[in-house]
Amino acid sequence: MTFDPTKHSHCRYNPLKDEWILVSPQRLSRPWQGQVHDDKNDADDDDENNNNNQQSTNPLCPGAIRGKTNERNPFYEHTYVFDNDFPALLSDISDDQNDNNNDDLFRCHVARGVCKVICFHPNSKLTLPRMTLDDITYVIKTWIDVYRDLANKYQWVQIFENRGEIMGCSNPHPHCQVWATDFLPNEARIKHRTQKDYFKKHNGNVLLLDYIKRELNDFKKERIVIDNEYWIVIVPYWATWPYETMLLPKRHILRLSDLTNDEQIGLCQIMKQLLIKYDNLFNTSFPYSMGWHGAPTGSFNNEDCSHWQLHALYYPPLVRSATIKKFMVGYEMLAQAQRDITPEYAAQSLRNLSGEIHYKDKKNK
Ligand code: H2U
Repeated sequence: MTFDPTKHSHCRYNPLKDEWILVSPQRLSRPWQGQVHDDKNDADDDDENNNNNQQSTNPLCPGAIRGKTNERNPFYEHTYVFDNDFPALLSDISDDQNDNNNDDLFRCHVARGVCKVICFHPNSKLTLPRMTLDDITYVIKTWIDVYRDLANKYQWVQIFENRGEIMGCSNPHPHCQVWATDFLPNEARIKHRTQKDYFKKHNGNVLLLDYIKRELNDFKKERIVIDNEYWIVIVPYWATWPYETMLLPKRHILRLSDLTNDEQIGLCQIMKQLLIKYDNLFNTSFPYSMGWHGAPTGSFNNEDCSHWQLHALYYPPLVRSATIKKFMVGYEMLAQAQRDITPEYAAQSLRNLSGEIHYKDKKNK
């Protein structure tokens, strides 16, 4: 058999994370009766009464009282930021005496940080793809404000959104979280190293900028989902999740706080298009975890971090329909990640879908 990557199993290398992924396209010929989802229970719903009921009881809504603190949210009209009432990190631990950072076997360090919640919109039933571009602009501006504020003090500011129950999202109200830490978490630590190594080896070239260049010039754009003047969305060559995408600025940008106004507008547009495509894929409110990675902050603000390129990652779990998710179990837990559909197939499927008209708006016409 002559090796054909569209038909035969192979391993692809992820240079950002220094790890491999097993791709098994031959498994696509497995018999499968794919389902089409009934979307009546989706988070975004046009029913106003339904929405009002939610508003009164949901702690993330305007005017709601949050259980733990009895604090009342303001009647916010766009976004609203508050300190997470159940934070995973504490900011005021001062005692370093039990710190074991030099012990090779029982190593430990104090973890300081803060956790915030950003509500995207007053309406609990409105998800990002169905918001107006104006609404999404508020979200992006709030991301940047919160990021800028925390970046002065903390080494890493992780903005992330869990969308959908299947991703463990505890509340359907459109929101994301921000966890800022006085240390680099694993993903950041590894990407800091891999991008620095590449930068040194390639005489100051930036890994992700070289990657975009090659995707645009060498590969018939087969993994590119969508792009505009400032941004590009790619299913990475090394993608792990079935419909994983990476969203990057085309210009060399280290951090979210460095985006110009025009780049922010371009980001609104491309995010909305991508998220409409995602929802249109299985006619459902497409679940995912997404987040931003850029150069580290805090004391790194004074270091040269030119090897970094800002990027956002979307990790959606669905594989064949609105209810069939990819489980990272078995071989993935014990050996390495594996996927069936190729990144090229995933990119083509997303590319062919409308990024302008959401399936719910089509139905209403
Ligand atoms: P997730 O659904 O992505 O888990 O985010 C909801 C967050 O909102 C969660 O971290 C916080 C939870 O701790 N929260 C509050 O801070 N106060 C509340 O009254 C409800 C939820």
